Amino acid sequence: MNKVTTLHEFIMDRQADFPFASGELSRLLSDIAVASKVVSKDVRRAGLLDNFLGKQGSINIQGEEQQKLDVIADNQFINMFKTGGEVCGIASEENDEFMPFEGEFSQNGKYVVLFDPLDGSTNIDVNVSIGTIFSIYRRQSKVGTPATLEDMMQSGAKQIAAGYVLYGSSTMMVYTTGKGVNGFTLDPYIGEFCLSHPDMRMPEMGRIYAMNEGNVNICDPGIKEYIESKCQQILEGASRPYSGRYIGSLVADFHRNMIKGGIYIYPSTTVDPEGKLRLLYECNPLAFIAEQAGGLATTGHERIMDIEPTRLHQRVPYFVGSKKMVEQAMSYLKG
Ligand code: P6P
Repeated sequence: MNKVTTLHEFIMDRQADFPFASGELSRLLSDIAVASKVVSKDVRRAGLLDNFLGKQGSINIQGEEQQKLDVIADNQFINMFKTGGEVCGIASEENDEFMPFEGEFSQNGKYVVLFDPLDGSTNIDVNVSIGTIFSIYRRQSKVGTPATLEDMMQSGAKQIAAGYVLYGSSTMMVYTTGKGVNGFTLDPYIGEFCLSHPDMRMPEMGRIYAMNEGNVNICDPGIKEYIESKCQQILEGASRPYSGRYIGSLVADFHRNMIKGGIYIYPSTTVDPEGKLRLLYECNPLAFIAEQAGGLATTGHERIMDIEPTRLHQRVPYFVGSKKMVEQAMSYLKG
């Protein structure tokens, strides 16, 4: 029987990857895992608890109706970061402004975390997979002072670590620190994330495309051409066309593509000219993971992780997945 490696053991074993690391990042990753276990418990019982399903009755800065679990998950992660001592401030999809933590304990933290606490939360009430996405940066401001907006507004190329938690048929945490990608499955019987997907690689090519095709006539006509001529044809050597799979939950679509190969497209449209997905806490972290696993993440025209952010909740068009599929789709764009 193979030895079970828990996430905590894995993080400790890999701590040596970080020269001069004194364990702060290890503790921060462990803190994220603990918060994720609590959120997973809440997600899996949401239908049984009065205040867990449905709308919160408030609109976030995105102009989206907050779900009750959005706020519950957001608070869970914020409290974990606030009390952990490694994080001096955060930015979250659910909070209008970034949040510098008060007090010397937090202001000595070396890192900032940007996250989407519960992506795809409109799927909660219909019991479809949802996820948490996080991005970790080293602070730019002086240790011992309040976190600044500049700490949050760094290009994706400066991420120290990034990951996601998928609350799916099982709960998985997948992350990278720039030394490859590893996936951990939560064993509810022992309450531990255990290594289940070591050294994850995204297949260079796939046969699955994920896009809300309701947008296909209000975006770059090259995308429709790509879908019709590459995805919806029986190509040479194939017995059938590609499969369209769109869950409406980015983390779930992204994770499937990590395992099976595929492309996820959320382009600029006449309704959302900048695209829908947020650069800092959705596109960048998944781009880091995609590239670390051999995949690609672009706006259709430029590498996601090269973008210098201009706004905290900035949106960008998003093409992410198997390298050859993203390159192929980009070649059809008319600009
Ligand atoms: P649409 C969820 O709100 C999300 O941010 C992603 O998880 C998902 O892929 C996308 O938006 C769904 O958007 O416009 O297709 O409903």
